[in-house]
Amino acid sequence: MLLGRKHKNPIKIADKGVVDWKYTTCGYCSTGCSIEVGLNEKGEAVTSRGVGSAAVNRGKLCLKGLFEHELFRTANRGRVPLMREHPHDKFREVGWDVSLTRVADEIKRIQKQHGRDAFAIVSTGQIMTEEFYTLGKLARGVIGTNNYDGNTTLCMASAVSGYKRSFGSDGPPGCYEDFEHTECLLAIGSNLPEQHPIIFWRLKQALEKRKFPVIVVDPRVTMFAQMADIHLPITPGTDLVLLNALAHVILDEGLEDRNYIAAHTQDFDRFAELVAQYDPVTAAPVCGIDEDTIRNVARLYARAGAAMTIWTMGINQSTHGSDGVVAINNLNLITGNIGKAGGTSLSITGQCNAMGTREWSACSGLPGYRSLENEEDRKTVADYWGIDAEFLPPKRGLFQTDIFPAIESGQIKGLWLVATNPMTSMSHTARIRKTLEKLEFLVVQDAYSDVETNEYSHVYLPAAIWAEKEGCFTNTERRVNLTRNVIAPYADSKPDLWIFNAVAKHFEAGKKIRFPDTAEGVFDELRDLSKGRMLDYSGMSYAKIEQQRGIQWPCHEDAETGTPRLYSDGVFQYPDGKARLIALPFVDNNERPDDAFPFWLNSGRVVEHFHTRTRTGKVGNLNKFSPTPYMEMNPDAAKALGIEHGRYARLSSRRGDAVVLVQLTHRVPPNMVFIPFHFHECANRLSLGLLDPHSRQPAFKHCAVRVEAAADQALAAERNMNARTY
Ligand SMILES: Nc1nc2c(c(=O)[nH]1)N[C@H]1C(S)=C(S)[C@@H](COP(=O)(O)OP(=O)(O)OC[C@H]3O[C@@H](n4cnc5c(=O)[nH]c(N)nc54)[C@H](O)[C@@H]3O)O[C@H]1N2
Ligand SMILES: Nc1nc2c(c(=O)[nH]1)N[C@H]1C(S)=C(S)[C@@H](COP(=O)(O)OP(=O)(O)OC[C@H]3O[C@@H](n4cnc5c(=O)[nH]c(N)nc54)[C@H](O)[C@@H]3O)O[C@H]1N2
Ligand code: SF4
Ligand SMILES: [Mo]
Repeated sequence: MLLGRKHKNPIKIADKGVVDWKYTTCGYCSTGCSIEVGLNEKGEAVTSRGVGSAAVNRGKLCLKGLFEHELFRTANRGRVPLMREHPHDKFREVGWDVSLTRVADEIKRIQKQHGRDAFAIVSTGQIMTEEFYTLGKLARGVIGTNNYDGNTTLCMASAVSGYKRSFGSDGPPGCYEDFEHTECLLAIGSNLPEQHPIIFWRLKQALEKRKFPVIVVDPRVTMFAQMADIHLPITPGTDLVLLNALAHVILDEGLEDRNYIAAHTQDFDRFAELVAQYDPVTAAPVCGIDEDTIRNVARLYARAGAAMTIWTMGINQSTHGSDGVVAINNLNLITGNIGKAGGTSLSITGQCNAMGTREWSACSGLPGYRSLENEEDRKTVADYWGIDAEFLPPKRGLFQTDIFPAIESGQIKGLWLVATNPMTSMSHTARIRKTLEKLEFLVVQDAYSDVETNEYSHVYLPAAIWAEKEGCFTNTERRVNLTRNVIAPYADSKPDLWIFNAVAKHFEAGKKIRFPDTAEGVFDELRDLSKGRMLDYSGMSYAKIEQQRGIQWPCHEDAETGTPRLYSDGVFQYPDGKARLIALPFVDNNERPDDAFPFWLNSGRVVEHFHTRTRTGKVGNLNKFSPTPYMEMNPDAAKALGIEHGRYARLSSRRGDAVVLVQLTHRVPPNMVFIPFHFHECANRLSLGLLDPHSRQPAFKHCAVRVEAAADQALAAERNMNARTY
């Protein structure tokens, strides 16, 4: 007889001896989950749990969040500042004063000898908003380099650029709650269940209450594609053709929202003329989706009372990434799906605070969505900081992806990397290695001393991580959330805010300008500078943010709470208040598979790892699920080449080669392989990364490779181990 559940031993949750729970926000992806970290009697972080009252995650966490407390004591955390004359030498442990004096002296020397812009700064999407703002003040107001950008150029730049072109400003208009109202969801180049598991869970919840069609566009049969009603396995790099064809069908069949177009958009005629050329018959062989499916999807979308599109890197990381975003906005403008419940263009953001850097870091402009090109904006910020407006450049400098070539060509001599690891995350890493070797001075500011980029540095500054600090992150739906300080920084590592403030004090100008010591003090400046603007923070305070578990901007001075959607009034950020419909011709300029390199190389992520694995590679319960560089390959393609499951294969491109373990799966088509980019010495040794002309974002997901069985499996295993690092 089978025993019923009640006769089995009840599940016992181990008592971790928690005496205190501390509220904070997850520091991995941009979903913005509220977390409580449990501390034991000794003040050690022993467990994490989701916060039930949080609007975003309602008590849930994904795998990464569940083990986040383990981060504080992971291997190879930076303990003390390190310094050496030359990267060939061994590091010496030094104090903060010695290391920061060297950093400031080198910045001054390089700027004096080669000009202000010869020293570049590249930051991240993974520090607090208050830290971004402070770094921006330091970079623009004190050091005065215009070659200052962030790794968000690898990530969200196309979304930013596309929003600006369509709506006159950056700022995702929608929110997660839109799933509860939509009648049709189009998801392009996003693997939501693995990369944003809690947003996916919100979608599943909405679907359980009310069924609506889910259409997933991805060349792979991802987990998301498997649950979709319709999966469009698009030819890589051709989303623009599909989107133009959808618009073609909508206009051809009179399914557009004429009133909305007339009242809220400009340039319809030119747009209509262009999409007239993209009929489904012509588009089908280019994008690989048959004409009937294109028509069916266009009708489903346009006839839905409210329809929304979400997208992530399958769109952004493309040579037409910015155009892809604009094309999504075009689709939503012609169907009247912006700013309404369930009708939106919602880019799913990547890093925990990629939004915060867009809003406040002054990388691409000035704080508070202000622009360097606008004289009044320069004056406002200069007056607020107490500097001369002439000190600010009238035009933005180099994007991150142009900074490395400028090092190569000798224009840039010094570099400060803050919380980013380009030796693993940039395309064509052999070239990045050479550029880093060419620098007269490299300073790496990272939470881990074993970050690959540190091999080339002169100074290493150990940063405190995540909830060892305090400050805000803005999530995908514009929700400003508070990361409360949970425990003290590890060893002698310091919060990034402290480091930026200390560097400022080494400059004459930095001594004069106000640099508040606390994150909350910095937040007051954000509030001042945001008052009355699109991203108004003035109604927020730390206490209110914590109490409401995050507040969506704009939150005006007297408002009780935030605003779920932008543009609900149909007024856009262009001076005439109208959005732009933009004609987007498709240019096919990718490196495509050919006889010599017959496979598409696609790259992306897996659920248990985050980026370059400096963090998740050291958390046992994450790393054990995916410990080794591997590729997904189609069994039919493998058979023809004599490549077997569980064995090693060598991939080569025109840039380099890599050794991976083979996972045979029908998830990828026969002409494609997919590699998670998390592993050092792997995907980005091969990738090309052609740049989008508007956003300068690399097409990480589109290049060509050759695959062969590794002749010597033992040697291949050894090389594969080396690529693991941890
Ligand atoms: N577990 C985990 N979660 C993360 C991260 C992580 O490292 N690990 N990183 C965070 C960050 S910074 C980001 S940016 C996001 C990224 O989140 P996603 O963009 O969802 O993840 P990716 O795996 O990079 O790419 C998504 C899909 O794009 C598809 N794709 C490739 N080429 C094309 C194409 O031409 N057209 C279309 N339509 N699709 C294409 C790929 O097959 C892949 O399935 O995830 C965030 N969340
Ligand atoms: N082939 C391929 N390449 C890709 C992608 C792809 O899909 N395919 N995706 C691209 C995308 S979308 C992104 S976002 C990039 C990510 O690329 P990176 O930003 O280079 O990757 P991370 O590993 O997140 O690097 C962040 C670093 O910051 C450190 N860190 C974490 N917290 C803190 C902190 O609080 N302070 C400081 N100072 N340091 C901290 C971490 O230890 C880590 O070394 O990769 C890009 N590269
Ligand atoms: S979904 Fe993102 S924010 Fe939420 S717990 Fe997972 S990694 Fe953290
Ligand atoms: Mo990203």
